[in-house]
Amino acid sequence: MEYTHPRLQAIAQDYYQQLSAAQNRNDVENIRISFIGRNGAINTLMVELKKASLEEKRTLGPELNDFKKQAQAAFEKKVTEFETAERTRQEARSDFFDVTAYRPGIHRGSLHPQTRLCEKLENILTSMGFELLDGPEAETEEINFSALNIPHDHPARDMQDTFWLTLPERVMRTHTSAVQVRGIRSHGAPCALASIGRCYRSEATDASHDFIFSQFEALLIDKKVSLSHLIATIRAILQAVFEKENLDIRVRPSYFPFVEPGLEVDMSCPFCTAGCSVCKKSRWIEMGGAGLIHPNVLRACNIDPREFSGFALGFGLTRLVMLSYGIPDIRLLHSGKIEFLKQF
Ligand code: FA5
Repeated sequence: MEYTHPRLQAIAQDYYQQLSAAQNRNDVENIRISFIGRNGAINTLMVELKKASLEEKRTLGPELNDFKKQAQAAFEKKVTEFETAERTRQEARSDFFDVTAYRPGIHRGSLHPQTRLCEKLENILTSMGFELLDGPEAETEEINFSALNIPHDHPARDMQDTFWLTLPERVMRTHTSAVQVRGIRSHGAPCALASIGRCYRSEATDASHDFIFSQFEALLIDKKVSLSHLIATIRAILQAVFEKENLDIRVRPSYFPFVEPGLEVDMSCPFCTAGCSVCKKSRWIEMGGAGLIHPNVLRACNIDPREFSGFALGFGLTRLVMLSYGIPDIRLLHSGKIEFLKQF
């Protein structure tokens, strides 16, 4: 609006010029204060107006009011403009995702060493003609003990400290030999079966013993199966696991109620020829038990021991993993420690 009063005209011109040149919300506020604020140019002019003539008051009064109204509206419009621009900037910032700004290091996942060995062993056992079986980890007392020729009250039950379940007559299986029973009962004779799985024993833990560990078991039932078959099979399995043809085994008499004769099997140390820390300078490493299946077990699985014989072997898989990967403490295997797992 054109104002008739030259000073008001100059103030108005100056105000709109400054307002349009304002850079931010603060500038706008300062301009408002200096023009239409309490001590601003317009109020100063109003004070002076008191001394003006009646004629002057009549024209300038409405013009001043009009300017104040227009100036306030222009101020608010400018503030809204800045606020909208700021909001748009913020929204744009939050929508924007700079894919180049942060590049986390890439850590590839890898198979757990036990899984790797398990897969290798599965291939070895199946390529030798064994059929792989699974069995429940919460096993019946009958299968884990009685059918394996370990009757109630027999002191052999104390050879393996057992986790007894509150379920009737159920235990956490103490060895994969339990799968032997299930396998022989379901397949009959002849059969060549193997099983890999977790076992549980209520034992104090140390670097080579845990309360959860894995074993693998293999058995063959046929006519005229002998100790020679057993020993040759064990040697072939271990040679394939460690990929060493000159690996040898030795057997010592031992007692397991489900085999007769029972053997303790040692493997020549795959890491040395003259004794090292792994074999504790003995050049032999204990692997597990084996033997010819006891006639009572065959009978408990409905097989006539006069017609068939068989061998069984049961080794610590966890022990093989430790040896294969140079793991010094069994408890690391399911510690879940990322620093440990990242090594494989
Ligand atoms: C048995 O469990 C027999 N069932 C093996 C067997 C099968 C004998 C078939 C005859 C015929 P033993 O309790 O010794 O046997 O266990 C075999 C292997 O499992 C041991 O040599 C060891 O390598 C592993 N093992 C046993 N207890 C633990 C444990 N607490 N922690 C880690 N490994 C274990």
